[in-house]
This record gives sequence, structure tokens and C-alpha cells, in this order.
Amino acid sequence: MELEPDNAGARKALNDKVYKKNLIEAASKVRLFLFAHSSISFGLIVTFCWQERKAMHQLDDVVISRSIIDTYFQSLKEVLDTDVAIAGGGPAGLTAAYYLAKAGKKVVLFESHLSVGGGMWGGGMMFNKIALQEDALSIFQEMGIESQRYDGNYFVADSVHTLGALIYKATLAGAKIMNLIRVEDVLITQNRVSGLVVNWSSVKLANLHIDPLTVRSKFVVEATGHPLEVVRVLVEKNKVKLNTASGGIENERSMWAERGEKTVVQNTREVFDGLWVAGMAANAVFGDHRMGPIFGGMILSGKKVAEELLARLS
Ligand code: 48F
Repeated sequence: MELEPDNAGARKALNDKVYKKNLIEAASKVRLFLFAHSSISFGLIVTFCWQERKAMHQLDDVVISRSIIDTYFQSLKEVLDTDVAIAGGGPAGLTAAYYLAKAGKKVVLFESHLSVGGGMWGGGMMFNKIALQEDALSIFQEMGIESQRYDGNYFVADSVHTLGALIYKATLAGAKIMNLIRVEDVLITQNRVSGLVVNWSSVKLANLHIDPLTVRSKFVVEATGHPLEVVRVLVEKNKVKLNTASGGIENERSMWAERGEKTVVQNTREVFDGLWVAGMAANAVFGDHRMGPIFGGMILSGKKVAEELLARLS
């Protein structure tokens, strides 16, 4: 059936109107959909980031443990083969570690106690001040250690401040300090000391029968102070002849600061192939005097052993 021309025009106008209305409705639905979709996505992203952040800031006890175990064992593995292994973390051992590490050498220091520092913390009879002489002043200044002139050649420094600086400088230079580990023997190959044998200090304290582990090094420095533990075990177990007057341990003599401070530097040398002594251990093996709470000699001795070993290592 043919539509009347007027009717056809009206129908077309009506269709156009419906079409436009539908188009507008569809467009607003799409807009609504897109808005809802982006809002949900945004919400999800915000939630995800928030949870991630929360997870990052939440403390996991096992991660704490793992961080310590992983990094400690990494350090322990790194020190198994070194240029220089030092027994004892008193002022002499720490100074030697600082100068060796500063020169780029791989150096590890084993200390049997919880804290390194040996006999320096307590100054003289628990008065935590140490005396030093002008000869050692430049080393103190190099490390940023404050001291004050007391009288003429005598200077004094705070023992805690001095050790804080020594420990900081040695570790910052790259020396690895392993505390709570005791040197119980040496590694001896072809009649040469070529490393240290170590165990937890607690093993000795608990009197447990547990085998140690071994660290190899090009040179060993004994800086255990008065007890002279490393040379002693070398002599007792191997019946070797030392580079001393008698070929054995001469043992330290009583207090005489003037002489002890000079000889401690002179006695800082190789006592057996591969094994050097520094600090009070040097006077204990070569038979010289103790010197009490004056520490210039210990610092100079630590520097001397580092310089002599650097000459050998280069
Ligand atoms: O005793 P200590 O301070 O030796 P030092 O560097 O200085 C001596 C002065 O403190 C003082 C003195 C002069 O002024 O007469 O005594 O020569 O430090 C020696 C460190 O070695 C550790 C000990 O715990 C101390 O911290 N030590 C001793 N035996 C062992 C050891 C061992 N077998 N294994 C590891 N560390």
C-alpha cells in the first residue's frame, strides 16, 4: 500500500526522532559503562598498591631472620680465602686491619669476645682515658680521633671514642670483623703458616668437642695481646723454632713504659714463616716489657705490620 506523501514525511520524522533517542540512550549507557569500568579499575589499582605498600611495611619475622643468615654466610664465605687474617681485635689488630683494607687488601679479623677493642675500653684501671705520645698523634688525627695535650709529650684521649673511631675506620675501609669467633689453631702447609683455624668462642666456653673450620690467607697476624694464643699453639703442636733469641717464646716482662713502647714497634715482625706479631703479642713473644695504659705503641705497631705486609703483597 502506498503512503500518502504527507504521511510518509511524518513517519520519517518520527523514525528519525526515535533513532536519535535510541542513539542518545545507547551513548549514555556506553558512557555509564565506561565510567563504571574505569572506576572499578581505578579502585582495584588503588587497593593493589595499598596492599603492596602495606606488605612492604609489615614486618615479617622470618624475613628478618633470613636477611641476617643470608648476609652473614655471604660474609663468612668471602673471608675463607684472604690476603691477611688477623687474630685479635685490640688496638693493634684494628689499626693493622684499617691500613691493609685502606690499601685495597682483603683482610679479616677474628675476635673471640662479643666486642672488639681488647684492653683499650677500660683505659687504666677502669678510668676510661688512654695516654699516648706525640709519635702516634698523626695516626689519631688521620682517623679523626680527638685528643688533648696533657703535658709535653703526653696526650690523652677518651678510650670509647678512640675505639669507636678505630672500629668505624677499619670496617669502612673494608676490613671484615668477625666477632665471637676464636682462633684455636693455625693452618700449616709446607712448614709455613698459611691460615687460621677458627671456631665459635661458645664452643670453647661450653667445652664442647666440635671440629673447627679453616681460613686460608697469604699472611697471618697475631694480635691477641698478652696471652699470645696463636704462637703458643704453633709452638706446642709443631715444635717449631721461632725467630726469637732462644727459638722459643721469651715471654713478656713487667711494666716499663719507656722501653715497652719502643720495643713493641721493633718487635713487630715475622716470628715464623707466614706468621707476624703485632701489639702486646710482639713483646710477649720477643721477651719485652709491658707498658700499661699508654697506647701509641699499639697503634704504631698495627701500622707497621700493615706497611710491611703491603710491601710483601705488592
Ligand atoms: O689485649 P689487646 O688489646 O691487644 P693489643 O692490641 O693491645 C694491648 C693493650 O690493650 C694493652 C697493653 C698496652 O697498652 O698492654 O693490653 O696488643 O687485644 C687483643 C684482642 O685479642 C682477642 C682478645 O679478646 C682481645 O680483644 N683474642 C685473644 N685471644 C684470641 C683473641 C683468640 N684466640 N682468637 C681471637 N681473638
